[in-house]
Amino acid sequence: MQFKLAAPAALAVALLAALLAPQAADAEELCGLTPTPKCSGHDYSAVFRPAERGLDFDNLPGYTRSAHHSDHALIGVESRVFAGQRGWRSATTAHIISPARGANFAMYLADMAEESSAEPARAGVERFVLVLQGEVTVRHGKKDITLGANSYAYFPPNSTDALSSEDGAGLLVYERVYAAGGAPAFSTGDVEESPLLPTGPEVFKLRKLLPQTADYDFNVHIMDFQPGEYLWVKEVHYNQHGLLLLEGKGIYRLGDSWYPVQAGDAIWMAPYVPQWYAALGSSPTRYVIYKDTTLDPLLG
Ligand code: UGY
Ligand code: MN
Repeated sequence: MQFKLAAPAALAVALLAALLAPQAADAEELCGLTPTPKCSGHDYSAVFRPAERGLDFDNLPGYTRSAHHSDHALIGVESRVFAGQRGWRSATTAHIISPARGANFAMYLADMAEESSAEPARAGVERFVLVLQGEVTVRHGKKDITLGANSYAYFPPNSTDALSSEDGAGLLVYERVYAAGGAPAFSTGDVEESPLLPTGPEVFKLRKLLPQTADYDFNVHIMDFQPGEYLWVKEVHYNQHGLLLLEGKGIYRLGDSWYPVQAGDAIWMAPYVPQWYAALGSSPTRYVIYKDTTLDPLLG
């Protein structure tokens, strides 16, 4: 059956159609996969991207591997916070591990800008500095000693040696209240010139940057693993650790947690936390690790 519209009704329909027409045109311009002059298009390629591109964790909102437990902490590279610090001029520090979380030492990164400097550590505090980038000058007595990347310096408690950087530098610093009662001495060196030490059943390469005598209440080890190498001993010991992954990636086991880790990540290990590492990926791992080696466990 056909209807014939009366003239006013036909007019109303025509008006309605005219009103709706622009919306229909807009609807056609809703962005699809194909770009149009008005629309850049969507991109769904991430869904079927090649598996070898792997996961894209680059600044995923709110995501962090960082974790904080009573016997260990992982401070992912994404979680550092730099701020001004007493004694550091034109520099900021990120205190990654400190007595504030139960450690017997402080471990921090210092980001020194041009024309920056650092006063000596507080009285009674010893300091170890590893240069990660740039150059610093140590004022040792009347001598200026320049340290480039991969070199280190140890300042015994009550040292009056200051640090400065003309063009900027990035440092890893360990500090602790000296507790050994001996006579530790100022020293500097280059990581690569420090001799490789025997490691028993372990396959990693080991260097210890401080003398292994009772004058020192901690040591700083450099450990190198080829991809696929791992700790043979599933370590549990009374010593504390402050670790910074300098190169490579792998899996760190801490207690009952297994963490994917990469260069820049830092780890705090409390006494007796079960610890184990496997180097993975296609390039070697190097990490630097604080260990309160010769400290008498009875004295804490
Ligand atoms: O010396 C150490 O305790 C060292 N091997 N620990 C570690 O790498 N987690
Ligand atoms: Mn250990």
